Amino acid sequence: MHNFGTFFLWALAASILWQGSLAEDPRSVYMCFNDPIVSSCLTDLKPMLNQLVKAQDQRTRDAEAKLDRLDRQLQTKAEDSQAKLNKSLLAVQEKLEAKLQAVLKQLQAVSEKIDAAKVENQLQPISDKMEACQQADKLAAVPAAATNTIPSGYELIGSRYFRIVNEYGDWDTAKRRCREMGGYLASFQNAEEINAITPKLKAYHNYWLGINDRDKEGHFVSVASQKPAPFLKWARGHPDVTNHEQNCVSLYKGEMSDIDCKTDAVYFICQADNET
Ligand SMILES: [Ca+2]
Repeated sequence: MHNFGTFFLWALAASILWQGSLAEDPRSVYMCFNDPIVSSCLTDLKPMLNQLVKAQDQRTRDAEAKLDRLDRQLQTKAEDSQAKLNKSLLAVQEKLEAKLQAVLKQLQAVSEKIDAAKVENQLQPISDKMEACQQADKLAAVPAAATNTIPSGYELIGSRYFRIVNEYGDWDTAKRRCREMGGYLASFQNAEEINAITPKLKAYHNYWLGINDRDKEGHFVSVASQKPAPFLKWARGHPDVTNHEQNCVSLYKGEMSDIDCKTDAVYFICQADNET
């Protein structure tokens, strides 16, 4: 409605101006507006024209406000879409990184396996040779007569053959059992032999040795050689030569004690030879 009115009024004004020979002579415009009829018409139309201009301004403002709202909505939607896209991209990136790490881990494991296998293969011949040399050295240190008569069940510990027997018995039982096993209740030549055998013994257990002072107090003899025991390493408080019931020697945590020979919760150690 407003549009139609605006059009009509402007058309009327244009027609009047045109009829006033505006096209033929610019001075006619001034003359036209000085025309009493036209001037009166324009005076009458002025409030209506102002009203129309105001209405048009309001529509413009409304349209601008609407455009602003649409712009904000679009911006909000664009931001939401961007956030969703970023989230999706991040999830994809994390998945890819996890897969990449897994693949790298597998590659690393394979690489280590290959390297370890290669090194092991290269070192194996050297290791075999070294072991053969060590075994030869040990055998060379053992008297030939002894190596020829090693009963079964004995192992080379240090430079001699011993058998560790984890069964309980008193000292005389242990002595008899060693003879049944082809050897003798053991004694040691030096500290190195004790150090070599100690890691093979059960912790917190006593082991009978083939040493006693039954015949003469304080005179400790090897039952294998019937000679004085060549090496004694006493624990604190031993030997107790005042107690005549403590005549048999045991080994506990690498040290020797003289205890009652009838003590029967004691393991024992045999040796293959009777030279010590
Ligand atoms: Ca004694």
